[in-house]
Amino acid sequence: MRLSRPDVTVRGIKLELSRRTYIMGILNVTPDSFSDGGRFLDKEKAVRHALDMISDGADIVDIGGESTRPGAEEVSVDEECSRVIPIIRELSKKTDAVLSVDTRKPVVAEEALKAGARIVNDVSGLRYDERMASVAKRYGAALILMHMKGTPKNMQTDPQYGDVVKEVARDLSMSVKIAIQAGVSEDSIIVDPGIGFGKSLEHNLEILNRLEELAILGRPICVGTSRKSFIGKVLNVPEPANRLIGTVATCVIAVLKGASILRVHDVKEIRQASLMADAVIKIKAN
Ligand code: HH2
Repeated sequence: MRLSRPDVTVRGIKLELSRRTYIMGILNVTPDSFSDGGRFLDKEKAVRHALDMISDGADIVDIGGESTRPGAEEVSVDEECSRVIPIIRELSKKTDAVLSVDTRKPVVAEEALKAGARIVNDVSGLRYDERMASVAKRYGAALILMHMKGTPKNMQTDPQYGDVVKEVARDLSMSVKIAIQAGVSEDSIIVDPGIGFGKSLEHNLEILNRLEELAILGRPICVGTSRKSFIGKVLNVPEPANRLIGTVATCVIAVLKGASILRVHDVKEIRQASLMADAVIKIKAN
């Protein structure tokens, strides 16, 4: 049985998450992302990589211009816009795939939506700037609300929880409430537990182990485990690019426990893994 996975409406398009797991390919246009920093600062290279991910099976491309790795410095609005907007504009001419902007800043989100993005992926879950919700509402965009404890600068300094899953669910339900109060339609909201954002190794493993408890929020769940350091710690693999097998394992676990969207670097491999997981939970994959 497939756990309930609500569909999502994004600027007039329906993401049929009830039918199969969607793959969100990661495009970091940053000098300092933990895995692919510096690789796609060149516009041509970035656009080509996005198109390659789409032909490998990405349903969504998530474009980010600010690294949120632990300890990362903030980037100005102008700098972030200059990294991501030309790429979103170019991609929206070249593909029908859904484009998402990974940002905490309403100005960057608005420019991205004007350039053709359909999803705003806010890793702060509206805690950085609540005005993000009204931007998403104005453009009818989908909104990914991710859980983060603290800020990228301090989040990995000894994070503490009572019951990590209950606290993540409580905080995300608050973010959802704020979005709805700002007028965002409930069926445009996606939640994400924020693997690696203010969480220890044990917290990340416990969230994956109990992911199905987030179904209480009634919204589709996006999960981003791709190449993250908790995989490196369990497998003793220091180099992020060598964490594919651990990433596949965690993505399959996430699908079996209710995830609807997987945010990943290795699209082709994770697409195959998620199609297998989808087949096992008896949905018609396409
Ligand atoms: N993880 C990262 C960034 N954005 N968004 C969502 N919704 N969920 C995640 O788990 C998530 C995210 C961090 O990974 P990455 O973009 O690869 O690295 P960096 O922050 O260093 O650019």
